[in-house]
Amino acid sequence: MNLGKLFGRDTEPATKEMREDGRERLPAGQYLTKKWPILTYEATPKFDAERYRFKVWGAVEEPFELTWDELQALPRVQLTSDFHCVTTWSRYDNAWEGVHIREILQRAKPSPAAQFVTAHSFTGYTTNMPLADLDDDDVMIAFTHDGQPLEPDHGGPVRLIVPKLYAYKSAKWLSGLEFMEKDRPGFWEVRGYHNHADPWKEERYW
Ligand SMILES: Nc1nc2c(c(=O)[nH]1)N[C@H]1C(S)=C(S)[C@@H](COP(=O)(O)O)O[C@H]1N2
Ligand SMILES: [Mo]
Repeated sequence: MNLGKLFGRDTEPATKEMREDGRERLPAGQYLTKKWPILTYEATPKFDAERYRFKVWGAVEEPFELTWDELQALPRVQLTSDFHCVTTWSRYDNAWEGVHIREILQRAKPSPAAQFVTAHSFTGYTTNMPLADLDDDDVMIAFTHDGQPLEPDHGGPVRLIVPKLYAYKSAKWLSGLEFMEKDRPGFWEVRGYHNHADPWKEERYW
């Protein structure tokens, strides 16, 4: 049925694609781009595989540290997800390959009191989120994008991917996860970006 004609409008609303969970695929206030913009506050860092460590600490029963080779050796998954930047662009169907977040959570065993997580970049960038948002089927640590090694400007060689929150939660150049009992706002979160960042609630600024 053509609702535009039915109600005498000259323009029809674009057909809305829906997700399995009943939400619209494109969150309100977002536009689609096929390009992949680069959004970074700091300078793109040099990566040193010898010195790199992936650290997990805080409110966990088994804190641990992995070398680059050890992180690379963890089991891998491939997941495809949409990417939503708070500055209003979205990019669909990003194919990521890397380590599923549950590989990390199983090893770390967050303590019962752990409620929040800070993702750390080796540049010093941080971003916080509820553990419940990190511990999800679509969250991963990515090394490749659309079949190519992740470019340095896009967080290569390693970044976090949390598709259901605005992309400032997807820390580039990921170097660790800190589990916390209390929340602690990260880099953008103390500069006015929303602490939670759900695109379907337009949680952009606070
Ligand atoms: N370390 C770090 N991670 C970051 C950022 C940043 O400035 N530094 N920007 C965030 C923001 S606001 C977005 S939209 C995405 C952008 O990722 P892209 O540059 O690969 O598109 O990375 C997020 N992760
Ligand atoms: Mo962003």
